[in-house]
Amino acid sequence: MNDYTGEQIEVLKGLEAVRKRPGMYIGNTAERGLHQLVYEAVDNAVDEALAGYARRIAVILYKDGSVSVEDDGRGIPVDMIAEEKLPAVEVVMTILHAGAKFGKGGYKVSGGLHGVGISVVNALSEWMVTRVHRDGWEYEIQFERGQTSQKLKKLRRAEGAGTYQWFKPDPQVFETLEFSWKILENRLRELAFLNRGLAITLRDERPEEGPREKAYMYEGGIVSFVEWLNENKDSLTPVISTNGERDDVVIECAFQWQDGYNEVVYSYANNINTIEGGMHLTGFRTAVSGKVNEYGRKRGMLKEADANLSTDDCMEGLTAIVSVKLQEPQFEGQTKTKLGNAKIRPIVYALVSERLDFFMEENPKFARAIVDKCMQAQRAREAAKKARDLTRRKNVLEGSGLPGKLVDCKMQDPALSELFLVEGDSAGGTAKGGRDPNTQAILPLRGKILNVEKARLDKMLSNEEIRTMITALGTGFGEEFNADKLRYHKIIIMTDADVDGSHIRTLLLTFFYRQMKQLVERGYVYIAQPPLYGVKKGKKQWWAFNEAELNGIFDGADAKEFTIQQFKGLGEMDAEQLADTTMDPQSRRLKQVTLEEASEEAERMFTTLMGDKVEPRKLFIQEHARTVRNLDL
Ligand code: 0RA
Repeated sequence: MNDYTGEQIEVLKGLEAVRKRPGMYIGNTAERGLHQLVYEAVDNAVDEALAGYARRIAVILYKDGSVSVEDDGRGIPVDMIAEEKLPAVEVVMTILHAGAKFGKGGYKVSGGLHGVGISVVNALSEWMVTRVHRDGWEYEIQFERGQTSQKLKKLRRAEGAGTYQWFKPDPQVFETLEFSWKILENRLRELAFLNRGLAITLRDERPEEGPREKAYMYEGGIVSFVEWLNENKDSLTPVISTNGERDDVVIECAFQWQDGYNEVVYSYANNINTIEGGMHLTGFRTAVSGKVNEYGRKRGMLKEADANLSTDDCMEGLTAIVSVKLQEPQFEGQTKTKLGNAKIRPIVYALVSERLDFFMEENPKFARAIVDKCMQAQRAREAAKKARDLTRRKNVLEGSGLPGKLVDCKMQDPALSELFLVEGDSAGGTAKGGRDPNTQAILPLRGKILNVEKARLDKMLSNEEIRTMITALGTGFGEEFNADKLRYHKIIIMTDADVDGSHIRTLLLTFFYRQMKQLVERGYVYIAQPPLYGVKKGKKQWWAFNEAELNGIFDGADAKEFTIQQFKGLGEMDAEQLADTTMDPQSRRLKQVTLEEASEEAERMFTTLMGDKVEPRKLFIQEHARTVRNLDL
């Protein structure tokens, strides 16, 4: 212990804190936390790009589970810091919060939701190697679980400048160690859109068939982002964009109306997706609705007796990106993704108002189309309200208020209650026989529900199946939707394992994604996994959920000795079998529906699969037909 200096003890204490409670620093130690490590390293590189030094970022996934993030910025400084008696790079890598202290003044704005600093990544890595190119040299320093294992040394003479961070997440810390291409791609693509001209590459060296690499660089920035989101939609206007800087706040907005009914608005503060919105989003929405109403009045499209168009009416079919970069963002709300800085609102408001005003004056044809669309949205909303009131009155007349088709459970506590959405009355009957009546409710759905991707609120509410479902869920709908009123915290979609079943499942997912997205975000939506095969030999019974499991059951024995039953429909199982394989919490498998890591991807996927345009759907099917399994032909 005598060899330890005060600084080294501080380092050890800091690392210990991170390794003891990783969740405090990176959220969790599951898939999400694992990817947070990469984000942290990438955010550092993006900061260097925002400061005007780095132009390229390369992320590489290696076969051994390690990952590297390289940038061509100035390189982390390597000179001695007198106070710590350590090279700057070692301080940044080993001392908690040193990055922030160090970077302050250096960077105008800084990204990173947790902004925990690269030392946290180091502490949670089995090993980490940092290489810096600076002053004509390549330097290297190495760490093990956050502690310096090889002091900074000059490797060789080298041109240029930049930083290379290479680390292997620690198996002692993380429950999962497998990086997801999809998750990383989604975030890196988003960063490339949000930082115009920044070139980001993602390379995966893990696949047996050879490395896979993709590059993301958008000269159009967030205008390209909107174009990408609307790629498979018919647009009503061109992309309208504006940017400005005031009081050291950089603001960029791009938006475009399309002929669909969904609002697709993403807001960001310092490259962080502000899922809960905040001041920038409020400024944007108020400006859009203000200008659309003003134009409608001025041109006499809205008559004196007409009510103002609501903000939601003006947002129907709008795809928008609102991105602000500021020095001291205040993140509020449940998930710390709501921008609280009040001064941002009037700045965004003024910028967007001015731009939209100019656009509408210059383009009367587009302006009229916008107002027209918003007025249609208003009419649909009023019709929906009438339909809702009517349903409510009818429910009151009928007594319980719950639909007759619903076989409810006894339990009143939503946290312990499950609702099975089942395809068809016959499967509904089987499910009723196999359920636990205390906690499991059954709602049989007759045939195909309406494709809500192509329908407005009023039309949805005139659809019997949808009305029944809304009533059973208890959440209300549209403007009245309240996720806290949900009567079941597990909504389980249980359809046949055939093409019709897949279609119904997709229609239901479209409904939840488009109309009750919060339920998906909160993790309340699940997909039941019925087995594909039942296998018997004598008195023994097995279930197989895929081909591999089926072969596993044979275990080398002759398959002819077994009786194999292939299940296409839920109706082919009896109540006991269905309970055993698909419903009983002890033995079933459920897939939880999630989207937080890939929300833009999900947005585009629903448009492709369920939207008006046929061509993108055809392309998608052609591209993926090869990989389809278990198609019943
Ligand atoms: C502070 C000062 C300087 C560079 C950096 C931080 C820096 C940090 C990271 C992290 C990843 N990549 C990075 N690139 C740069 C440089 C100060 C100077 O050269 O004057």
